Amino acid sequence: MKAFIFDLDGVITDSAEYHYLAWKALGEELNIPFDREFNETLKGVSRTESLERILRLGGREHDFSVEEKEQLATKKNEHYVSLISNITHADILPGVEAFLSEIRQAGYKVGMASASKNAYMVTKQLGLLAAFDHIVDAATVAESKPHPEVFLKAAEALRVEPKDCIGVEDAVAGVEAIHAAGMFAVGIGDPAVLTEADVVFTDTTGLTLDNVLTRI
Ligand code: B16
Ligand code: MG
Repeated sequence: MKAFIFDLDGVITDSAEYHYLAWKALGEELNIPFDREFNETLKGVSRTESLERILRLGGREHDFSVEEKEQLATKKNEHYVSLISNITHADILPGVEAFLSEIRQAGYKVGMASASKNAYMVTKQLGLLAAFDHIVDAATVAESKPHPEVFLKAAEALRVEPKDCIGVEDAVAGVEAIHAAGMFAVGIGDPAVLTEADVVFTDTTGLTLDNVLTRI
């Protein structure tokens, strides 16, 4: 193995919670309430596709024009950006910074494959830009996870073969994307949800090089 490629939301920081709150508020405005279980199906999925899924849930997928859908997505994003504006170094999930240092010292390349167009901004606010050799700009990615594109782009930028990469994800769609890219999948979260991952740690404190390498 030569590289680690990380998802951002739910793996490096808990911005997944802020995505949930912002989508939930929009959903309630549209009379489409949803719970955390449905929210699992939005994790790792692009902004546009997330909105489509919410509208489908409420049977409202034909109620809005393309322009209106763009406005709804923008509204959610403005809410999300306001929620994350206070994110600091203290919001890095436990064990993540130590793990990033450990793998850097051990000579692994380190990439980020986030579906978020806010990934660079969030990473900068966390003070972690220097920990990554490459962050894929989600704006340049055409296909949403579970499509492997974002992970393949990260591997290419790191000049590492996909089979030599370990992907780390908290989302079902993300784990699928890692496997579709031909990489080893580390899941962070509930093993009953992330059933397809090659190894699952219930939270980020399980991330140590030893813990990962002994399971490959
Ligand atoms: P944005 P990840 C994903 O980030 C989130 O999990 C997902 O909930 C969100 O809709 C998507 O980014 C797009 O984010 O609206 O900021 O462009 O988990 O792939 O790091
Ligand atoms: Mg995620």
